[in-house]
Amino acid sequence: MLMLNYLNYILIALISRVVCESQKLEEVTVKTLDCRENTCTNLDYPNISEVAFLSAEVTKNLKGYESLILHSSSLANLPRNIFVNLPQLVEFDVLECQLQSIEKECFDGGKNLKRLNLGGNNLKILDRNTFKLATELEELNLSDNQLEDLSTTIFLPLKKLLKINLSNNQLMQISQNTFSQLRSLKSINLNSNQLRELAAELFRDQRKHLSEFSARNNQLERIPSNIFSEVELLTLSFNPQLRSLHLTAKIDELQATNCGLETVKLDGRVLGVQLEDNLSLNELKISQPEDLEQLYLANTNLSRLDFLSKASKLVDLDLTGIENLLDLPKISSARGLERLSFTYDNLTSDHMDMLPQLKDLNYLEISHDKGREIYIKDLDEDFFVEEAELNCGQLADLLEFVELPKDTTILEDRLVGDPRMPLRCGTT
Ligand SMILES: *[C@@H]1O[C@H](CO)[C@@H](O)[C@H](O)[C@H]1NC(C)=O
Ligand SMILES: *[C@@H]1O[C@H](CO)[C@@H](O)[C@H](O)[C@H]1NC(C)=O
Ligand SMILES: *[C@@H]1O[C@H](CO)[C@@H](O)[C@H](O)[C@H]1NC(C)=O
Ligand SMILES: *[C@@H]1O[C@H](CO)[C@@H](O)[C@H](O)[C@H]1NC(C)=O
Ligand SMILES: *[C@@H]1O[C@H](CO)[C@@H](O)[C@H](O)[C@H]1NC(C)=O
Ligand SMILES: CC(=O)N[C@H]1CO[C@H](CO)[C@@H](O)[C@@H]1O
Repeated sequence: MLMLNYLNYILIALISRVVCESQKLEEVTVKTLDCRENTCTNLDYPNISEVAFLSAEVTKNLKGYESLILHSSSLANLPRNIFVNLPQLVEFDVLECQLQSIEKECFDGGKNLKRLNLGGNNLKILDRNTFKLATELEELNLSDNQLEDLSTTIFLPLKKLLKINLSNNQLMQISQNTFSQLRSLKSINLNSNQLRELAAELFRDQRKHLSEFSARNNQLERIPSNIFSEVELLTLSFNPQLRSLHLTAKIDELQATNCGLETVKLDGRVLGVQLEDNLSLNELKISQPEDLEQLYLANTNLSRLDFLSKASKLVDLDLTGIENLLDLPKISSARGLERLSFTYDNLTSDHMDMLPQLKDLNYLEISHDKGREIYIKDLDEDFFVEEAELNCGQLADLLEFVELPKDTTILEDRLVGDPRMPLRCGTT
């Protein structure tokens, strides 16, 4: 008797589970669409049990557009029938619509859909078949949602995918097969998630042509040394648990600022390296310094930079705020050096003599306990005529990417002896 009851119970539980999974959404036909050109707003379907259905009649004015934008709406489910009515759509943006769920049928008919932007919604769980019918996608933006986990095979149908943006979600892990077989994928953004590690095989199928990978602001503790073989831009900044970094890849630009880095070893050819604001960084090995073009090491704990004597292609070097550095490293082989920044307080002047030999040096920034001095030369003749009153705005244009600190005194070599006061500029 007891046994029978138990069996009955199991049976009932199974039935109700099946019913629950195949539960149909209540279809609600949209009567009017509030659109300005191809941007439609005020769709109000917040009930998770209901899905909006767009009739051919209601979308007829959108037939001439290759992109459709829905925003400022409340859509618990992605509306049905969009691509059946509008098969010409190349881009579809659903922005800040509180979207929670997507049925795979929504992409039925999306034969031209290349760019899908679902940024800034409430997506938490995506069914593994979600993108099964969106096979032409090249760019997928899922940033600013609440995704906690991704099914291993969810992106598998997206064989043409070039770019994926998963930034600002709650991802704790990424399975090593997540990007499997996506051989066109070039750009992956995982910024601002909760990732602790990356599997060594994660980019197995992208090794040859991954151009951008970014996992800024996560909890990464280590990066497998051979995870990349070639990458243009690699961003790992703001991973405070990352103590050591050893990479064998060829990297055009590495950004790993504001981590807890203590040791960094780069065995492949690297062109630009940004490691500033790692206060504990005391060991840096770059095996091919002859290829280095940019090196930013401000606010680190390094004491020796001997490899810089071989860095003959160096263009930018920032050594500001390295208290352990007793002298400027020998950089006289860097004949093309254009920008140099360092802190003077702790340096002996033995190697200062090389500065005049650096003929291309046009930006020199020297910090000391009283402030900073910036020396600029080789300015554009057209711009810097004798009588010109240089103002801070023009200077900012000139320095492009350099952000002027507060109360910076600027001296220009042509103006030495000029009765005018040195210029004071800076961000406020
Ligand atoms: C949500 O939609 C379902 C199906 O149409 C309906 O039964 C239910 O009452 C709705 N809930 C609310 C809160 O409106
Ligand atoms: C992705 O979505 C986010 C959030 O809406 C937005 O800020 C970002 O610009 C989008 N990126 C692209 C390439 O559309
Ligand atoms: C990804 O989304 C973030 C956050 O919205 C945005 O800042 C970034 O530009 C996007 N990146 C790409 C490559 O789309
Ligand atoms: C910096 O290095 C010195 C040794 O050179 C060490 O004593 C000190 O603790 C280091 N500082 C940090 C913040 O790691
Ligand atoms: C280096 O600079 C720091 C901070 O400015 C100072 O406390 C320290 O005494 C200096 N060390 C030497 C050897 O001058
Ligand atoms: C572990 C460690 O020293 N982390 C530091 C890296 O640099 C940033 C910015 O300077 C500091 O905030 C961290 O404490």
